[in-house]
Amino acid sequence: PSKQPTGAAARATDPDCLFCKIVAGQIPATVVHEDEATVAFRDLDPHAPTHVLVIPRHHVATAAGLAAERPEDAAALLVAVAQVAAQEGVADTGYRTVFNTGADAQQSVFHAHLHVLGGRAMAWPPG
Ligand code: DGP
Repeated sequence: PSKQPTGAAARATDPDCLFCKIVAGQIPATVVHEDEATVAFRDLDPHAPTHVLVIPRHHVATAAGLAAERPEDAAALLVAVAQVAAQEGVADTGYRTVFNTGADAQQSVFHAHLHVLGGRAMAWPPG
């Protein structure tokens, strides 16, 4: 990943990253929420009536990397999730949030993202 040139708050972007392209508006997505630190958009392959991905604008591969590099963005993701759940109408009925990290969890896009799934009853444990 290449870094923006200036400042401690400089945001990393990776020109080859799919989700960085969504953040930049270079690939279309159905955006349901954005703020200074995050963007939330509908998953292309939804697994529930509500399936939204909340991502940091900053490029980092995993949730653990985000926590290490930009803890304020990690907190902003959780705030954004609450807002998304409320506007999707699942805050009261319930919803699940998932970070897939690495091969065993079948992470397929290496830009940290929090899945927000709701609108149906979930099973536990997850598969
Ligand atoms: P994960 O397995 O946790 O890395 O999930 C990546 C998710 O990203 C997966 O549920 C499908 C979704 N996805 C992949 N490509 C695109 C895309 O181009 N647009 C949107 N909206 N979602 C995508």
